[in-house]
Amino acid sequence: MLPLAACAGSGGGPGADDASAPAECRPVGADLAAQAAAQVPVELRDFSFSPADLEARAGVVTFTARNLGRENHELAFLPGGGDVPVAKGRPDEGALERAGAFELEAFGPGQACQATYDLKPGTYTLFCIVTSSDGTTHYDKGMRGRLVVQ
Ligand SMILES: [Cu+2]
Repeated sequence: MLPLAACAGSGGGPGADDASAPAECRPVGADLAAQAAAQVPVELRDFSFSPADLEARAGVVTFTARNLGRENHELAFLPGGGDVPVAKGRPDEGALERAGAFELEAFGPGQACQATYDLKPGTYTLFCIVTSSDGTTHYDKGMRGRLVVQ
């Protein structure tokens, strides 16, 4: 499981969540990409996914995410759908991990990044919990969506 805490940084420590420091694309599942039966484009904006509702068939799917915003953005998935769990007003990383959440880590404006997963049928919440300089997560600013896998 990828640590969600690393979503906005490249090595942790102070400033790891600083959305003003551009992060580099770190592709996911490149070894699976050749098996992908579908390509799903998605745009990451300040602060939304476009489209916000995605569909895919079960199996190996490659998402190509483009960051068209001015902040770092991630593409994270919560199996089962529903809201991102919160503890003490912050996204609950432990609960996300227990729920099997997975992600394409945050990357900077102007970049495109690919993530390939072998998806099971179900509904997934799409979310980005990068924190803006005002202390609000992108999720709370409306950066959320839904993926239905059939
Ligand atoms: Cu974001």
